[in-house]
Amino acid sequence: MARPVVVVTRRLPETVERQLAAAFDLRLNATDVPSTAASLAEALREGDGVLCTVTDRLSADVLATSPRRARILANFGVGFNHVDIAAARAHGIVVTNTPGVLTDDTADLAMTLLLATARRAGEGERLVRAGSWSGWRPTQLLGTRVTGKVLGLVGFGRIGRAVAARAQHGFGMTVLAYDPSLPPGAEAAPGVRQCATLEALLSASDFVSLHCPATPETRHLMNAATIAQMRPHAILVNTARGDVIDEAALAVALEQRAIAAAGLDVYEGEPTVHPGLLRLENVVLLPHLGSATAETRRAMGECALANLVAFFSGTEPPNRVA
Ligand code: 8YV
Repeated sequence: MARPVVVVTRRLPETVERQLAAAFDLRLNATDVPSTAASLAEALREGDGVLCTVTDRLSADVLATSPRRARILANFGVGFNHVDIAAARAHGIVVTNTPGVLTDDTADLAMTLLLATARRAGEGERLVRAGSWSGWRPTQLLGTRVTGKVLGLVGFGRIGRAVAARAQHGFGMTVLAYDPSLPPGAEAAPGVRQCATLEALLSASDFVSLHCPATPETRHLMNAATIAQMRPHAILVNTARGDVIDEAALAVALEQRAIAAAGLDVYEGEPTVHPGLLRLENVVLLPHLGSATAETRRAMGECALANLVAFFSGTEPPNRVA
């Protein structure tokens, strides 16, 4: 029997591509050029399945491609806001993701950004590289202490919980959580106080880290009004999705020092970054590195593979989201 055709939209770790090639008739994107609407439509016409990533915008228009051969989109990543899930459901296309395997690395990166912003690591690095460091001074680049401070987590799923554990046990922080999907209660997890409103969390936190999915409800959750609810010395960290922050409003707030700093891994219009952010010193900017370790990218690939294998063998894929 012919093996299912699987189109892979981006280059994956070699070992993952090898495992995929052993299971499927694989069509690889040798050049690793990001997909266009036209190339995604072609992938849906060509493959029985498409292994896609965050750079593929699978809009309602693209998913309406006809004739279409693809019956499954195996997303390489936990977030799937780049896929129009309602349209996928309407067309009977199964969608899977890769939860769990990237939790620790993404939580580590949130802590990286938290520490780098608090301790002004980006500014320090730029100073040294520019050859402008004239030597140690008692008042040079004074940051803010992390240990023992209050961290507010917006979104308390797997990654939010992993950040809480690091903050509590590694840095003695007091952790607050706001997540409307949690059952009401005093504690979101042992020692983690649950806030009933976003404002309650923002106004009590020294650091705020975002860990909610990008949905219509969370779009621009952090905007001029909510950023103004943060404490003036507070720092905002985002490893979730760019859409959760109104970047233009954040740039203004940072420029006016309405909040102290921000650490960002994700952006509204990736790979474009709001120009107002690029010229500020009090923001650390990373290029969407949350899950970027060799171990996790391999695990993500193997998870996507497991979803495809299950689907094509007629069983329920382990990580089905539509
Ligand atoms: C991935 C991510 O690298 O999993 C996610 O949702 O944001 C990243 O860790 C990216 O999605 C790859 O498609």
